[in-house]
Amino acid sequence: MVQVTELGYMGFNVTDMGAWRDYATKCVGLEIEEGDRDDRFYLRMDGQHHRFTVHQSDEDDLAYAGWRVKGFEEFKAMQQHLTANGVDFRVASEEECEERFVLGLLKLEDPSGNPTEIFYSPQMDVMKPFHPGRPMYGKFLTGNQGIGHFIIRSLDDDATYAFYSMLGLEGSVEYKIKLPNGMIAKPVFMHCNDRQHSLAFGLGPMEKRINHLMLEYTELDDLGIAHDTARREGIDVAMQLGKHSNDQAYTFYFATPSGWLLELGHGAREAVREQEHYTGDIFGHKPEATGYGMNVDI
Ligand code: MBD
Ligand code: FE
Repeated sequence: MVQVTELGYMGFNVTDMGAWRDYATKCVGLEIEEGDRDDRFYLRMDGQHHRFTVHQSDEDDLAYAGWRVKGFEEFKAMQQHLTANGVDFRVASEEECEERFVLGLLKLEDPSGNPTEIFYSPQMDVMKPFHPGRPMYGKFLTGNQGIGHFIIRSLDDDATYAFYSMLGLEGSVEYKIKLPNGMIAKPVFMHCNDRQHSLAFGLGPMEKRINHLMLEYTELDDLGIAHDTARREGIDVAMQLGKHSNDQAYTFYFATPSGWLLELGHGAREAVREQEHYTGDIFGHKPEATGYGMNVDI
């Protein structure tokens, strides 16, 4: 069965590219790759040409998420698979592939209208080793685990599950959390490689297409430095430092210049062999700044 292998790249529409440059480098440690177009710049986190494209826009939201397949064979097989499942997609032009620095590209939408891309063979800039935007003890954890994970807006959780499951992600319900309004949230977590989850949804209505993106450091101290920087800069922290039950990552959530959240973490484990669920986290993760759709006392 053909399946996606990782969350490979993302595009963000932003209103303030200057604020994003500072935030991405000084707080997070990502590397800027300028490129040659005024309407965008790129962010690197490893040897790939870029992992993020930051587009000048009049909105602050996710522009698209790119899922990788293994290679040319799988790229062809995925097209047959989508057709067999009655999913509309478009094979991108050579020019569009170049715009993403990949060899093959499909463009489609998930059931909630979130722009979704499937690609193979990203450009690896092997002659340009990753150089963090601020001093770092280690690196970003990518490898076969892709960028990290993100929470996407889902208007119909069954349809969202069916779509991403069709792309080859495997899902499970891992929390039963009581929401402030008394309802029980049962978010769905989906994975396609060693990363415990690459995608999650089902935490209630969302204003934007993305609630948060999680990136992982290989060294704990880089997480601590990011936290110090966020606090020193007075950036809203929506969820304090804590440890999740499912991936057991030590993380905190703070605002991006676009008003959605970045979750930075360290020390996640792989998915358990048999599914289990939790009613809360191991410690911490107390809600702090409100208005980011993360006011759950997990
Ligand atoms: C996560 O990464 C997360 O964002 C939530 C809400 C719960 C468990 C793991
Ligand atoms: Fe998360």
